[in-house]
Amino acid sequence: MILHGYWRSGAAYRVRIALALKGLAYEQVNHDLRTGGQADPAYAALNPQRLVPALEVDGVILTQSVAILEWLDERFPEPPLMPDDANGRAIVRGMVATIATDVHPLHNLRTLKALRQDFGGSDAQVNAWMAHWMAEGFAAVEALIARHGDGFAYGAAPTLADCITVPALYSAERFGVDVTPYPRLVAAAARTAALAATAHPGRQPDADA
Ligand SMILES: N[C@@H](CCC(=O)N[C@@H](CS)C(=O)NCC(=O)O)C(=O)O
Repeated sequence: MILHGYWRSGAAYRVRIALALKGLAYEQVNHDLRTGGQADPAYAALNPQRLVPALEVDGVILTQSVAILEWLDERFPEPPLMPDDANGRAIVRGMVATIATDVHPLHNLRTLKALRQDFGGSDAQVNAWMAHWMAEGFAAVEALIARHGDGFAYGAAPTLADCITVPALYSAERFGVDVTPYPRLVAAAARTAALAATAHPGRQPDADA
């Protein structure tokens, strides 16, 4: 498997966490988002959306981190990253969507670039924008963890929800967003991050020194 990513990409970090939790070996090809590597024609030919990550498997290109996470869990079922009942799976998918669908696109690189360049947003405005949407999503996930968590976001073992929340908190820390109102989220993510320590952005081959 070849993971196309970038060390600081939250979406690529999600996939690295699942790969680490499942103990799977893979190669990395990294695309520096700071210099527009995601729009390089060779990569754009693989992923027409020009976003990382993408996973190359036996000549097939998988895109969209959540689709890749689901594929990994189907293809490599141990340890499972989804509950074994339909209700549990729907709850986990709900947590995943809260962050991956409703928060992350609002602070993706291209969104922030548009806010700054097309709408004249200042750094302070852009930071307030990010903090606002992160806080909305984190508060909702905190409430869901209070309902369903038992050490991890859902139950007593990591699920796809934890693969999503760890990078979300990494982004929050990077952008100086206060996460103290979400102690359950922070604790569950810390447990998962410790289990998947090799996935951390700072440990990737393309990470800044
Ligand atoms: N929904 C996509 C989001 C992917 C995404 O937004 N990737 C970011 C890095 S975290 C990216 O490539 N940004 C480049 C850009 O905005 O131009 C997924 O989950 O894979």
